[in-house]
Amino acid sequence: MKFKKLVAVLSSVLLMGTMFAGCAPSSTTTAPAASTEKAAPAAQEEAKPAEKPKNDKLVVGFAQIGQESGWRDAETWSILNTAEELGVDLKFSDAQQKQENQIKAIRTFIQQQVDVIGVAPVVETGWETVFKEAKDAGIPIILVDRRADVPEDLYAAFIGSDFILEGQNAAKEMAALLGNKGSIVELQGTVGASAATDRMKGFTDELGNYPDMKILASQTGDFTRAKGKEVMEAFLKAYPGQINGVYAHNDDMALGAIEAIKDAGLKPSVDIKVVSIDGVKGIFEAMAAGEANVTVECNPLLGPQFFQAAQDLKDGKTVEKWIKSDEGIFRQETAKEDLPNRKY
Ligand code: GZL
Repeated sequence: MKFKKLVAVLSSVLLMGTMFAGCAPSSTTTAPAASTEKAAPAAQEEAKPAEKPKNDKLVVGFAQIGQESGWRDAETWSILNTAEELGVDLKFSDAQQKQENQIKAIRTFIQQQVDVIGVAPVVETGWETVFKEAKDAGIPIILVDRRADVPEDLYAAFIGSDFILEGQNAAKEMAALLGNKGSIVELQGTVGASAATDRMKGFTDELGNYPDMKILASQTGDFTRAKGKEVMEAFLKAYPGQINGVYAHNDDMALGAIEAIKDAGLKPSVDIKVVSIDGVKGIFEAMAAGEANVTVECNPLLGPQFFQAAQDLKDGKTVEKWIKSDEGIFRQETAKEDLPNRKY
């Protein structure tokens, strides 16, 4: 099923913070029903919890952030599509970018006694309590595409990119485009998200190697195209004729910034250089049209790695603590030939 259609199906089925179970063709595994016959109460003894049914089918709960960007839609497609291909019993929740909905979903997965829980933490903090509940229930957690600020024993693995390296690479690309001098504005991702924190850190650290380059202003666009455009409009008003480059933590915000630059009568990628992160199809189209300069790839197609790690955990195997995704850097010069090969 095409990922846009799959995501459309998903969003029409999902209400705010509700669950979407049974992506796999087979019927979904529901939480084991409480036993109906009343066991004779053993004198003064705690009733034993219902035995988890022996089930060789992998049962996974995935607490997704939402649908804020093309990158996120591609990741969701990869999770749903891989689950369907592997016949995994997947219970999927879309949190509409609200941490409380992700926490609710994790608690539901625990009640459903899934084998493994995957979560893309919308922000880094606030997870310790619910992750401990999962650990006490014997259910391993896999962090996907964003980190959580918890002790390492509360999650089995992190599957995702090196965001600091992405930020460093973006700064090097911007320096090359500007001849090592100029003023940049920064569109940050969601405040508190590890992808935003680390992309900002990597970019700022690397910029320290270029004394004639500086960040004029930095503000969150929440990883969305609409907010990226809004913030760039404000930057263009506040710093007329002073902005040589825009660095966006994701391509969706860069595409919004490109709209704002054109509305201001300027040429994106010429008057103002455009460097962003993700590698979604839209930025390749913008580069091919001569409106963006560079995208640093951040691979969202994490479904295969995620379900492999989940199956390994179910089989009692150990998994690497950080399963890194490999990524490239793509520039305007090759965008036309790269575009047909892009999978998301
Ligand atoms: C990165 C991911 C980020 C993307 C954005 O792993 O968490 O979230 O870069 C997305 O496009 O919204």
